[in-house]
Amino acid sequence: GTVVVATKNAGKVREFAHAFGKLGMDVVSMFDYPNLPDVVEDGATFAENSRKKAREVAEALGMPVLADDSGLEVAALGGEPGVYSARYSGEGATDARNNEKLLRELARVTNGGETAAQLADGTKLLSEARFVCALSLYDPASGSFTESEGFVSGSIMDRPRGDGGFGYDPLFWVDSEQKGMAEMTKEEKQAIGHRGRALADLLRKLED
Ligand code: ITT
Repeated sequence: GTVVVATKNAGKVREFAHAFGKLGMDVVSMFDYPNLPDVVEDGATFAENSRKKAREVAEALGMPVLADDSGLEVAALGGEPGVYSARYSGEGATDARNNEKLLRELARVTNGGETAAQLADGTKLLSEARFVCALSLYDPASGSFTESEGFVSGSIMDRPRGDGGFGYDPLFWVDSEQKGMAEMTKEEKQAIGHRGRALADLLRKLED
């Protein structure tokens, strides 16, 4: 079968294609429907934005659609950037600019990381943080949602590590694995990451 994912984020598409590929399913995304209007993400929570994306796209296409709203919550920044993770650096935001902005903001509040824990190579761990992923599947025929959430805890590094993943992965140290998120394979990230955990939970709910 085919799963429609309401995303224009290429990193998310790669991860869903990998996960659903193992189940023998194909993924199509908003790159395959370039004429659909953008969904305005004005919700206060990841779950709200996820529901909004799933429902609007599902109603436009007349078929079930999966949506992912996700982001990074940084303790030393009071939970920012949160639902603003994609637009953290403002107009024309890119992953690179968002990561620069994150280090700039953390430098302001952590005093250069003077008291921060360090990895063996001198990399400083500036703050505790977590990734959040809220998934929603909306079926327009029944008007019903299936929803799940996944989390992974870690720390923000003062310099990037690894070249996998996307978004804030290069600055995210996964405490439980003693590895950077961008140092993991797709398989490893799916096993311990926010998106993989949310997806496993969603699939369990759909089996019931
Ligand atoms: P869609 O709404 O089209 O899906 P988006 O990039 O705007 O794409 P979000 O609003 O959910 O998606 O923003 C999520 C941001 O959080 C994303 O741009 C990344 O910077 C970050 N993010 C989410 N998941 C991540 C992951 O697995 N690794 C690193 N950063 C992630």
